[in-house]
Amino acid sequence: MYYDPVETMDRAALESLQAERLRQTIEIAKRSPFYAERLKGLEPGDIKSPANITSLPFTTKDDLRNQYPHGLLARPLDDFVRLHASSGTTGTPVAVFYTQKDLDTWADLMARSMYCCGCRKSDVLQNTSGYGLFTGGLGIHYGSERLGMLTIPAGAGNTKRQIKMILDHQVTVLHIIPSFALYFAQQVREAGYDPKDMPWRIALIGAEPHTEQARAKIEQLMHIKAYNSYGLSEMNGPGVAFECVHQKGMHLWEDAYIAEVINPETGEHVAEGEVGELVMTTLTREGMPIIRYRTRDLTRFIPGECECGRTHRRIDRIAGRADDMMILKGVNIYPMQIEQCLMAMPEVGQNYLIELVREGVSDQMRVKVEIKDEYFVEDMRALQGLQKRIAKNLCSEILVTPRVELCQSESIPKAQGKAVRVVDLRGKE
Ligand code: ADP
Ligand code: K
Ligand code: ZN
Repeated sequence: MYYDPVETMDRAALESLQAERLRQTIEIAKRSPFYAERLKGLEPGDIKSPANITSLPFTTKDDLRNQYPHGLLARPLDDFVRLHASSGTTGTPVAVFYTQKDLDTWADLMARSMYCCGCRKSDVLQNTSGYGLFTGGLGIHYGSERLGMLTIPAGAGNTKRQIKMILDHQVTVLHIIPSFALYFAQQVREAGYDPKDMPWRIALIGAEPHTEQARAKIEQLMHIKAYNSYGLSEMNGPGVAFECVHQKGMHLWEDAYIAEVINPETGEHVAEGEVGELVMTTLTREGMPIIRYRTRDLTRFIPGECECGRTHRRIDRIAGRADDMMILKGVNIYPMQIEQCLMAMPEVGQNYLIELVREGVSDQMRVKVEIKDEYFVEDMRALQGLQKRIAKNLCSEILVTPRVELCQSESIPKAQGKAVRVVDLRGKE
């Protein structure tokens, strides 16, 4: 049933394990130049329970940038064997260093995560992530091998070759980012295959925000079960939180991390079950521990217990990044609100793009939407009707009326890697 007995550890025992590991983490962290300074005067013994973590200072992405490259290393450089860097979706990259032991713990967490949603050693996994600095390549790869799956490091792109390998080697598990999954589903059909006849059964999707509607679309188009996977380079990479077969939020591995949800303005914990910024602390990292890291990812703890019996709390799908928020005519808007609306409409195809433009003195939002071929008809009236309906649905969600542009399928350029959902053209047109 479970990969590791720790997954069902009772809460009291889990919390005392967390306290113990937090004390160790503080002790180790203080050997790094950054935390030697930041944690001055703080003794590990001051920590009696994981709740005491609020007495520690936050660490921000800017701290990591300012300390680049070695300021957070708690050991001599000699002891490290791997480096990854965040893909830099927003700003300058940050480097993360791993000792061999850190890589082992990460592989175990990853294997546990994949087991949790039904992967077994008899499965064959194809990893369609890029294998560069991005942790979705090697991170998933080593975890998959650790679980004992036959692992195909296909890498990104080249959909024809991906399809051939899936068929030749009877791939049952795909690691694929959601925006690519939507595109890939289309490619498979265009290559003349019915997704129903493909050998796959599980898709591990994550690395970028996506809605429940997008998941439903992936599952239906690919004829697959898609499980949400969350992680970030600063916390190793993927394998931080993962959905179990019940698909009701992601179990966050609390023996390896302490997670908090805070109000980003005040830094205080939000009420149980409320949305806020996720703050993460590593508990098992010996090379580069990070304490109270402000992820800028917005989520909430899902109250209650999961049917699967795991005791580690679940987080909800990431609603977006704090930096993703757009302000238009005084209204706060997140790209995922737009995706949710679009993906719920049967006429809408696989891709969309939000453009912010300046018209005269006011800012406008332009939403380009790919329409499925069967709805992309020559009847102007039908198209205009559809355009109006999309604009109206969006307006009732985001409270401003965007200009909607209908596009033919596959006409919006697809990003290499993580999807770019918003382009700010203000002052650039
Ligand atoms: P970058 O910040 O450059 O994208 P990473 O590759 O480390 O660097 O990506 C981590 C980030 O990706 C997370 O902080 C989060 O914003 C996003 N992310 C990862 N997994 C998910 C997921 N399952 N759902 C939504 N967003 C995710
Ligand atoms: K195997
Ligand atoms: Zn569960």
